[in-house]
Amino acid sequence: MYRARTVLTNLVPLASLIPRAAPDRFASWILKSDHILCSITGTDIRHYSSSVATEPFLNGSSSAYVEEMYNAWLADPKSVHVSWDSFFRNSTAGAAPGQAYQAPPSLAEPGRNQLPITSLAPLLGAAGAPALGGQVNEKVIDDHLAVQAIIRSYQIRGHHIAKLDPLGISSADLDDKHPPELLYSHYSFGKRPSTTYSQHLQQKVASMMEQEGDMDRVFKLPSTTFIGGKEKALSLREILSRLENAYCRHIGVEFMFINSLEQCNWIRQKLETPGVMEISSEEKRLILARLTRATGFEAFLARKWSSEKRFGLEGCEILIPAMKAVIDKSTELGVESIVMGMPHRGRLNVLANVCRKPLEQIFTQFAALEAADDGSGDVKYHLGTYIERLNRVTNKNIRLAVVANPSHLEAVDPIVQGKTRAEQFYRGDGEGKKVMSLLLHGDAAFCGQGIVYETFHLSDLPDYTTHGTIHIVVNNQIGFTTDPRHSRSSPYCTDVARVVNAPIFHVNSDDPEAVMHVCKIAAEWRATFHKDVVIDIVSYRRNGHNEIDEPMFTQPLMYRKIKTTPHVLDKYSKRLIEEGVVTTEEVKDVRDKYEKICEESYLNARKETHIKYKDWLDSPWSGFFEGKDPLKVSPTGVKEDTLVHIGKRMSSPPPNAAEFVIHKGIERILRSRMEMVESRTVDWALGEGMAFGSLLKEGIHVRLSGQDVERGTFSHRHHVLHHQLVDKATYRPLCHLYPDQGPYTVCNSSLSEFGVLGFELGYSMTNPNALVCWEAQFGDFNNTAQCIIDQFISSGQAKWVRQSGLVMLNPHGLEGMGPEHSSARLERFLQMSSDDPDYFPPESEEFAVRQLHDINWIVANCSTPANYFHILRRQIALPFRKPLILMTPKSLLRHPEAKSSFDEMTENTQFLRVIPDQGPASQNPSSVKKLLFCTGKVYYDLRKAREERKLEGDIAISRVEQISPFPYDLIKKECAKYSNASLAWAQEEAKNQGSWTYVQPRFHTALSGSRDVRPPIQREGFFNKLFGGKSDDNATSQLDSPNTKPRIISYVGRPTAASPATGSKMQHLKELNALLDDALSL
Ligand SMILES: Cc1ncc(C[n+]2csc(CCOP(=O)(O)OP(=O)(O)O)c2C)c(N)n1
Ligand SMILES: [Mg+2]
Repeated sequence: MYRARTVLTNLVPLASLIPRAAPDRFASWILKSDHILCSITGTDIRHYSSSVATEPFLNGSSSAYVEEMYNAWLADPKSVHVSWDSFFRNSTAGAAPGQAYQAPPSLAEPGRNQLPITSLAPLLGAAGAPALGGQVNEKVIDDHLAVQAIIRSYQIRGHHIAKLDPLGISSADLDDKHPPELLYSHYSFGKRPSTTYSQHLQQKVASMMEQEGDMDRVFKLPSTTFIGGKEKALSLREILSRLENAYCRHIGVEFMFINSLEQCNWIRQKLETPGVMEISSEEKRLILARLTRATGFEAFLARKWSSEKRFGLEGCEILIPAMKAVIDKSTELGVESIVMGMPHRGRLNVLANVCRKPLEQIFTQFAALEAADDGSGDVKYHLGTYIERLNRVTNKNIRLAVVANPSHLEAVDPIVQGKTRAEQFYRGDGEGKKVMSLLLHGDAAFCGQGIVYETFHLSDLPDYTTHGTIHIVVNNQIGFTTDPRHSRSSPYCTDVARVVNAPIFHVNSDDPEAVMHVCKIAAEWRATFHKDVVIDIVSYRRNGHNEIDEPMFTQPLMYRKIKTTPHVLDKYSKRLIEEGVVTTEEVKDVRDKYEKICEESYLNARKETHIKYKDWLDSPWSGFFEGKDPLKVSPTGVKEDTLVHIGKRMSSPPPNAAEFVIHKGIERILRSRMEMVESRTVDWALGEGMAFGSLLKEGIHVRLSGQDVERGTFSHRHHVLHHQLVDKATYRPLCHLYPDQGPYTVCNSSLSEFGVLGFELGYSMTNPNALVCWEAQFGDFNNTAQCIIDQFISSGQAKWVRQSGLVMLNPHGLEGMGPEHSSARLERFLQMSSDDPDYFPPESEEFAVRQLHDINWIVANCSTPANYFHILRRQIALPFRKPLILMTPKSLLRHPEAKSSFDEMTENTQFLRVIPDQGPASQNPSSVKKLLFCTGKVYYDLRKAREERKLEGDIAISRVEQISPFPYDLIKKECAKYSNASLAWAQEEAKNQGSWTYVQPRFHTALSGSRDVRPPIQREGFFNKLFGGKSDDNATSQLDSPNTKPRIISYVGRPTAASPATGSKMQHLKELNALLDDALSL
């Protein structure tokens, strides 16, 4: 009932204009289809106080317009023309009938297709006859307006009654029932008293149509339709038939909500122009050939591996020709590279028949073969690929990448966008003419997953747009076992796309030519307007969710219908045979040929002994690894001149300072920066800026993205200076360091973590020579992007042999701000680190870089600007790429002691994994009683408290700056140095949080005197580990004398807690004091 009401309300403006003549007569002319009849209704919704029926200019057909004007006037009287303002003022003030109206100024010259109606007088037949004297009568105008309204209503609502479901059992818009009040025959038209304006209009239109011969009357076409082609006027019969063809057959298009007349007209033209859907026999044969391959591929897999999950495409095989049509057209229009993201459904088919990945490689995925290279791999329907090949239709080279993805539906969307954006950026493709993204979706996931919305909202942002994405929904009208009516509240599964004004083409999958038509339009739309567009292929799923599932348990009726539904390939073959486009033999021949190709590849695949994960890489970095020593790190220290130059630029107002008015507060900040530069010191922001600037100097692209990153959440960064008097006039000092520097992008993002972090990860995948950073507003918020962290960042390389040097900046630290804004959940990142707590790698010169090479990501918590500077630079200096998870400070941004000297950043300096104590304790280590280890900001609290208690000689404090991979070698050294000291780990986070659970076993390994020397599982392979192979049976070796009693490390800090921090400032201080007391007790 609810849905009926929704439709009813939606249809009111249309319904009010539809004639209410005698039902039988109406039915005879309006349409042959009863769909339309079902959609016609009338409900009166608005009332004007004036008896408008008597107003000379008002007639039945203008009601929608009048209502629109009235609403606009109610909201803001100035928003309508003065004549309307005056009319509504007069009528609401109770002007007598006929007195409210005042003539508007004369109309402008008629435009395209806008002949004066009088010029059509000879064509208008009987109804126009009275007008021949020179004046067209009111009825003729009324009738024309009514026809205009009908045309418009087809354009707006035609999709509701288009025949979109190939099964014919439900409607794509969920409106599968047409309640009686929507049936025209339910009403006795024209007989009600004219109590309201809408009813009055209906009666007027109905009476117009009561005249004999209405269907053959010729009506002038308005400028908002293209159904006439070159003709300016058509008979009503022809108008309706052409509208039916355009909007109510197998294509249903939603576009009239787009707020651009140009774009609406563009779409109307693509759908309404007579003969627009006609295609050549050649094109039909191409569709058939592609459909044959798509169908043949699934059938082949089903035959060879009948009990394997593959999430086949059966029921929507048309997806393959559809994607190819999009690619053909886009290539023709200049696109050279397409980045694709897609879920499980039909993925293997896409790889085989869209990307043309060698079938052997696909088939070997079905065999249980061992991997020939590193990594733990992934299931076959998640793997990515990258192919460069000739498009045979356009004869142009094209690069196709399908981005690897986890099971998490839609999570890959922002990654595809980031990767696309980056590719556009590096190619200098500022308008997206050469690189585009193509995203595939399932119907349930598209409307259910919030990341879809987040991704759409990136689509038009200056630093995130990919200049239009083509979305294709494989709408099989089911999600696993759930029916659409239980999986969404919106009419269509595609409604989310309306937020960005994307046109949406719903199309029946069983009409291949209609599908190809919308694909071509979508590609042209993207090339013309560079905006998103959606193709919703309404189809079905011939099998269960996967090939092993029984769908009859839950969708018995649907599946009974599916069983009797012929395959689209059979239907289309039959149709083309009937049309004489192909012969039966040709159809068979194409099928047999493809079958033969599959068989041959199958035999070749059986000869393979290993699978290679590298065959499935989606982002090859050609040239990056070649000729590089995999264990050599370039220096991260820089010349002092460089620091001075960047520092000065960052401390100076814009070069045109006289005209560019900056804020007084910024002037102060710049002055204090300059003072720091002059005294050869940096604070956090300056250290960061110097890291960025020095990389830019080397030609590295640096990109910093996240919420409010331009200024910095804590108002410390100020990478964009704003003219105080001129809107949008800005200056970015880091963009003006050197004439030949790398490009610097700093961009405030939308308020999204999942979407934006995913985007930046995708961005980082394109080019290893870029420092891509994402900053959380506060570290807490990274958990809304948890899927990106878990499924991509921590595990991406292991699953998909793909590297990323993405940097995550997570403000972290307990500063009395309450449970939120305190913790970036350091413990979770550490828990996902893949280094073995029981394995102390062999000590060597290359200890640190080997560890970095072997780990999945780096987790660090720097306490000095210099170390922050180095670790950022190290991301690029490494000969490989690893994600860097940084806990970043808040209060340290302004802490007078959290400063570094240039001496810590110049040549021959480097990132310090551990910063040892450098005070009195370090001078006389044997007399030190306690060695405290800590990480991050708490160091400054501990140091101050130690100083206050005059314990500098008794207690040494050592900072662990890189927590993971764990600096076993340096920890061992530190502990050995203070051989008589007790050991403690001090942290401000609760005991079950922060670093403790990660560091404790690793301290044990570093201190225990013996170690497990077996290499980590991931490097040896699980089977080797289990069954022997390369692993070393001598599992332990001695680090120290076995007789030495191992030292242990104790914990100092808050007890375990559920919440990251207390909400009470007082309690916070109490806890901090307790922590300091414990830590400094001897
Ligand atoms: C985020 C997420 N939640 C749940 C699942 C489990 N799941 C896998 S497929 C599927 C149904 C998807 O339906 P739809 O998007 O319509 O795609 P279809 O399988 O019908 O092609 C579900 C719920 C998942 N993969 N990802
Ligand atoms: Mg589905």
